[in-house]
Order: sequence, then structure tokens, then C-alpha cells
Amino acid sequence: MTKRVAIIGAGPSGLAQLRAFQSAKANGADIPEIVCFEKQDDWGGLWKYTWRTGIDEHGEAVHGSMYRYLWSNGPKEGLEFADYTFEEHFGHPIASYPPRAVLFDYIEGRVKKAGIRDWIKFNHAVRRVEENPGGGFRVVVNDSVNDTEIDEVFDHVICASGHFSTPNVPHYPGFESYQGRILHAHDFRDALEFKDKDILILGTSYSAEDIGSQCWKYGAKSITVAHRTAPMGYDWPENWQEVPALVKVEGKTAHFKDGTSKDVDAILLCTGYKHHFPFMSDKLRLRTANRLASANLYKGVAYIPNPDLFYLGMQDQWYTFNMFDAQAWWVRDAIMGKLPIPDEAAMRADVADREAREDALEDDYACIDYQGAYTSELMGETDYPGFDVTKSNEAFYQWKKHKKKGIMEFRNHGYVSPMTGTQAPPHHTPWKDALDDSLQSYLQT
Ligand code: FAD
Ligand code: NA7
Repeated sequence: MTKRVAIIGAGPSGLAQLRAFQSAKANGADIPEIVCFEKQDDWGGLWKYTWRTGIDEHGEAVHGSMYRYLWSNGPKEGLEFADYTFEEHFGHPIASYPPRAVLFDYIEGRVKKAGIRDWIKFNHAVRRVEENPGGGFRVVVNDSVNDTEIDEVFDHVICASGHFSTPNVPHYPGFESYQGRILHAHDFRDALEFKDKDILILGTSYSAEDIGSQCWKYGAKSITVAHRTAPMGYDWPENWQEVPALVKVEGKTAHFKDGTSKDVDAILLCTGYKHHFPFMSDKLRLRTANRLASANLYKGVAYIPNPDLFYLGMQDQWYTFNMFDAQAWWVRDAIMGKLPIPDEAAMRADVADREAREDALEDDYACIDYQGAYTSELMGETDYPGFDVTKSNEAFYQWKKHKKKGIMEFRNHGYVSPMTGTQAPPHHTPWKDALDDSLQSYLQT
């Protein structure tokens, strides 16, 4: 009997899984039956831009957290697919920080070439996954277009539903009566909404830095960033200040821990996301912090309480697309019986070891090395066309240094591809002056 495998989500992780199975098939392997359920009407996950916020046209929570004018926040040399390089896709080298539409095109190019679109059921939202009494998993899916239900049994489930979609939304005193707009980064779409406005940002991570930078680039009057733990500490433009934690809001006035205050037109909560799997039954639901060594996942992918279930891309991310590939190839081989899954004690020891090593990491550079080594470890156990992670680590190190040197200029730099050895050319226009983020504009030479 052919095994049946359900994949939840056709974002970069789910597509990596489809590509992994397709490559085995192309090499003559007898692969399981694969069905990928995707609740949106297209592939690409977060990279497929949507103007919608809140609830989608079918009543499902809108998945998208990406916004207009988003350019890659890390160098493309850190995420390049080893089996499909940027040069192969675009036909020539391109600059290092592509806008969203360019990366979407790249992601799509590989899976179009692989011919796997038919394996995906679009507009299909997974509603429930539970253990099937006779073995495997019962998967209940809503066909959102016809409003009908699919209820089927699969031998394996691979959850690739992402974890940067369900917002973590804190409450601060005075939010109820605040005389401005409060929104989470998940619902941010267009920086022009905040042109000429004084904005307050809570949070100090990627969303805070990048949404603040977008608003600065597109003409916000001032940007104030309140930190709960520590400031970001970059050399910000003159209309940007970092202040201690927000204490309360009165009218339009935000009050901070050091007694200072500022009148603001909008509060943007760049306060992170939740790993949220409401469709998973209690026993199958992954519960983990957003960290490099995810809890409960052997090798970062096999769900320890039931290792016929896998989760992809659940780690906090320096590495992305090629790490998802490394995971997907590994999961494919585990499902196809080529890689053994040890007993529970050994799986728990694996996670404990990863956690302890992560806890001992001293700085961001060590975190990059750690996730590079993890990616390399998994690649080494499959036939994924591996690459030298010291080279992608190097691109990340340079990126960190360039951010420190000039937070509004780091995207003007270029790095060496770990796959082809090619040095990326500079982009034709400095990032701060490049207001058109379309593919056509970016690829102009
Ligand atoms: P997603 O891209 O989130 O895809 C998950 C898919 O699962 C979606 O298509 C969703 O519709 C589907 N899905 C969810 N629930 C269900 C369900 N119940 N049933 C069916 N389908 C479901 N990474 C970088 O490398 N560079 C960047 O510059 C970068 N910028 C980012 C900017 C923002 C604002 C955010 C939020 C993230 C960014 N990331 C970036 C990280 C991002 O997580 C990864 O690049 C990548 O999108 C993760 O892929 P994924 O497939 O794991 O998840
Ligand atoms: P992150 O990286 O999880 O960061 C969340 C930030 O939110 C972090 O700075 C937290 O501060 C802060 N936070 C969380 N809760 C609060 C409260 N209650 N008050 C104030 N600040 C808070 O999420 P991002 O959205 O930045 O990045 C996620 C992905 O999106 C990333 O991969 C990017 O590529 C894009 P802390 O340091 O804990 O004090």
C-alpha cells in the first residue's frame, strides 16, 4: 500500500517538502501519495502579498504579515536554494536584498520548474488533525470555495503552516481610550499611511526595525521606539529616537518608564508572533518558544510524542529557505524509511543537547553559526545538494557589520553567493531612494 502524506501549507517550507518528494521521484524513487492543503488561493506563503487584513474572503484568518515595499531583511546569499540558484532563475547575478516580489518570483521559479502545482489543493483550510484510532492521522479540511469538508486518513502529516502570522498583542493601560490608531505588525500594509505622522513602535526586533525604517523612508514625521529589554542601538536618523518601555497612554500621549512622554498619532505593535496551531489536537500541538532549538522536535522536525508527525520551519530564523530545504529532504527520507527515528529517550536527549548548546551561545554571530551548523547537519544526511555554510555564515556576518555601520544603508551592499561564488552587483539605486519595489524596477540594470 502506498503511504499517504498530508502537507499543511504551501509557503517556502511546504514547497520545499513538495520539491523534496518530486526530486526523489525524478530520480526514480517510488514516493508516497502527497496532498498539500493550502488555505490561500496561491503558493508562496508570507511571500504572496495580500492587501487583506483580519478575515479573508472565506472567513479564515488572513495569513499574510508582509507589507508593501518590503525588501529582504537579510542577504539573499543566506537563503539561496542549493538546487536552484538566483543566477539560474534570473539568468544573471542580482543585488543582495531583493524586494518581496523578486523573492516570490524566485520561490515560484523553482516549483514551476518542478511541476508540482497539481499536488496542492488551494483554498483548502485544515481544520482538524488528530490521531486516527486505526493508525495514522485523521485530517479534516474545509474546501473554502465550495464550503464542503474533506475527512481523510494519512500515514504522515507535515505541518508547514508558518509561525509569523498569529500576532502577539500586548495590552497597555490607556489603549482603550487612545486617540489614534493601534495596530500589530501583522496588519501593517503600507508605510504611506503614516506619512507626516508621529509614530510609536513597541518592540526591538526585525519588525520594529524594518517597519520603522519603511515609515521613515516613506515620510513619517517622527519614529519613537520603546524597548522592553534593550534598545536596538543603531545610529538612527535624526527624527528617530529610542526610549524606555511604554508605561501607559493618555489621550494621544505615550508615557515611558523614564518619566518622558510623547504625543503620537499611531502605535505599531511590533511585538512578535505566536506559534499557533488551533487545528492540531491537544496531543499533536507543538508548544515551543520562538527559538533556534524548538521544543519537542527531534532533529528540529520530528514531533516527539508522535514522530509520524513533522513540523517544518518552526525555529526562529537566521537561515530560511535553504534550512527549510534541509529539513524537507530529511523528513522525506525519514518517511521513506531511509533515516531511522530513534526511541523517545534518544529523541529527548537530542532536543536537550540542542537547547543546552543554544543557551550557551554568546552573541548573534554564534547564533548564525549554530543555525548554519544545524542546516549543514541535516543536509549531510540526505542527497540535498549541500553547500559550504561557512560561506553563507560569512554573508550574514557582513550583513550584521553593514547594519551596524549604517542602518539605512546596509541594503546597498552585496555579497558572494555560497552556491556560485559570484559577487552580487550593487543595486542601481540606494535603498532609501528606491521607492518602487516592483520586480521590473529592481531587475533594471
Ligand atoms: P509561511 O510563509 O508562513 O507559509 C505558511 C503557509 O501555510 C501559508 O501559505 C498559509 O496560508 C498556510 N496555512 C497556514 N495555516 C493553514 C491551514 N490551517 N490550512 C492550510 N494552509 C495553512 N525570511 C527571510 O528569509 N527573509 C526576509 O526578508 C524575511 N522577511 C520577513 C518579513 C515578515 C514581515 C515576516 C512575517 C517574515 C519574514 N521572513 C523572512 C521569515 C518567513 O518566516 C520565511 O521567509 C518564510 O515565509 C517561512 O515559510 P513557511 O512556509 O514556514 O511559512
Ligand atoms: P520577534 O523577533 O519575535 O520580536 C518580538 C519583539 O517584541 C521583541 O523585541 C520583544 O521584546 C518585543 N515584545 C514582545 N512582547 C512585548 C511586550 N509585551 N511589550 C513590548 N515589547 C514586546 O518578532 P518580529 O515580528 O520582530 O520578527 C518576526 C519575523 O518577522 C522575523 O523572522 C522577521 O524576518 C520578520 P523583548 O526583547 O522580548 O523585550
